[in-house]
Amino acid sequence: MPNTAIDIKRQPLTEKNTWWKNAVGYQIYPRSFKDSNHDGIGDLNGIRQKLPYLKELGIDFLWINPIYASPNADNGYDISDYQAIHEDFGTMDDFQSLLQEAHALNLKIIMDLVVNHTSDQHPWFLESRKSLDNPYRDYYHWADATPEQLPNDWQSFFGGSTWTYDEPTKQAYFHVFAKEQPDLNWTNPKVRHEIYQMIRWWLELGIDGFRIDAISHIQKEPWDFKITDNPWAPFMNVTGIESYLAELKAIFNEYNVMTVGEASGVPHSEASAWTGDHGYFNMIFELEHCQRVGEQGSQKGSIHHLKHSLNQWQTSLATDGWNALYLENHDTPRSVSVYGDHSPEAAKALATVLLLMKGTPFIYQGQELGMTNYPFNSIKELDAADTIHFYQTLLAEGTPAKEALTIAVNWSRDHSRTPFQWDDSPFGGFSTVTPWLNVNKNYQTINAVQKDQDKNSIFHHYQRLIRLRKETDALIHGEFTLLFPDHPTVFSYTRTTETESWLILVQLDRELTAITFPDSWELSDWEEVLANTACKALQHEMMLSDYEAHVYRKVLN
Ligand code: TEU
Ligand code: CA
Repeated sequence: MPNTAIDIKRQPLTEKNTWWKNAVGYQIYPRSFKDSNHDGIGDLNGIRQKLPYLKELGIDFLWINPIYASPNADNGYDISDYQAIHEDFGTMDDFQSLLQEAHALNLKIIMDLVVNHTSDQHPWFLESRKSLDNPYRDYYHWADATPEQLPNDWQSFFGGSTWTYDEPTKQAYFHVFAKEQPDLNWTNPKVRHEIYQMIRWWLELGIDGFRIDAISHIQKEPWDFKITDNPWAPFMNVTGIESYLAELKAIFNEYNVMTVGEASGVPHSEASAWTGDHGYFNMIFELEHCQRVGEQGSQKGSIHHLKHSLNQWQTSLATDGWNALYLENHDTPRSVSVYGDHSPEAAKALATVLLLMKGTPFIYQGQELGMTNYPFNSIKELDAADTIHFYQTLLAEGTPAKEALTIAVNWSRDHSRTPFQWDDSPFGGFSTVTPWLNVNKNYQTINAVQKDQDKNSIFHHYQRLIRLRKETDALIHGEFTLLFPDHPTVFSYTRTTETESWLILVQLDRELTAITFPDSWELSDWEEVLANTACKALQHEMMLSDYEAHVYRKVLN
């Protein structure tokens, strides 16, 4: 149970106390943010050093990717001790200092909660695999198998079967990710009890919430379930998950913390059941808008898909629920490369689209500098296990090596995991020694010091958008309406309350294109507030090009 000190510190849960609605978040991938002790790996003290930088940007909270003890089969998403800090990152004292210093600066911290699976080195799993009657056996999913005959033919997200045969007990265990990440058995009340204790332990430390990893996978279909079209259907938002999510919600509510669930496979039609006043989480990370569509082997994302998918989520959550907005995270390539042409204008245009939609924006580290994809030339430059596996699969299928590399790396997670580019010194100021993953070669021009030499830098554009958003009720609560829905590259929308309306107008392409506002629009009422280029008055027939982005405001009677 929460102790009194914490109860007093926290405000009661009321409709008003939804601080996260006007907040802007920043995601930190700690291995790649800042190395303070010269071992080539980012760490907690590195984050502490850079708090003033984050404060300057104007953000309100940090989400930190897993920093717990882990053998790093999946860079920290394979946890061997939930209540210990990985030595690469520092100590529990370092964490406490970080939390304190962040709070002193009025920055909140949310942690990654990874409870779909543990590491295969977690003491529960080490016990579980010992014998059929071990008390921890049912902490995981086991089924009869032989090395040749696995319980079913389901495939894991990281490639290969979801089952790994284990010789000591001659059964197989289940994992939706890598074989080093066995799935916890949520049907077992003891497992849930242990997880809930651990969650309370972190909340008692005073953290401000959780990003909940892969939570839509915790419930599985029976092992004889037949896959028809969707290969992930047996463990994607499966009926029965509701009761576990409700139990989690009850704990989060007790502490009144912010929650964002990673909800892969949850369609927008279910958006309001998953978020909002009656939903399980304050908001979710949906994965629909950043799905690859189009040609395999292309590094480009479809603007049309992006726009329509985001619009569907904005519309589905218009009156009930809340969006989490993002264009990048540690699993995606860089947005300026995928939806732009690596240029500063494109980075600013994308920022404008993202930050003024309805929801809580999350900026991924380096996005505010326009950090780009990495030009991978060899598979040896990669760390991400899923990319390496994909590459090997393509080779095995007979794809020539060069083509296999192109296809595999185009959407690799490693693009966003390269070290943060702080300055133009060797290794981009991230570390004084060779980092765990190469620094992008463009660090001499794209880096955090550069921003101060240019008042129109991408960083300053982010800063202005964040400030504007925070001081404008209509940009937080105003109704969202997409304009020019059929235009392939213009991303435009309005945000409207009873007293004012905002118009966001962005060309997500370099080409010259024409748009036409309806005659009924009184365009002279709109005043331009912000742009990434020269201001331009609204006109009924308007030409746009070169990733230009404009923000207008109109006062309503
Ligand atoms: O990613 C989860 C994730 O990407 C899946 O939920 C998704 O459904 C699947 O890949 C389908 O495309 C999270 C983390 O963000 C990632 O870094 C981890 O590797 C993964 O969970 C395992 O913990
Ligand atoms: Ca370090």
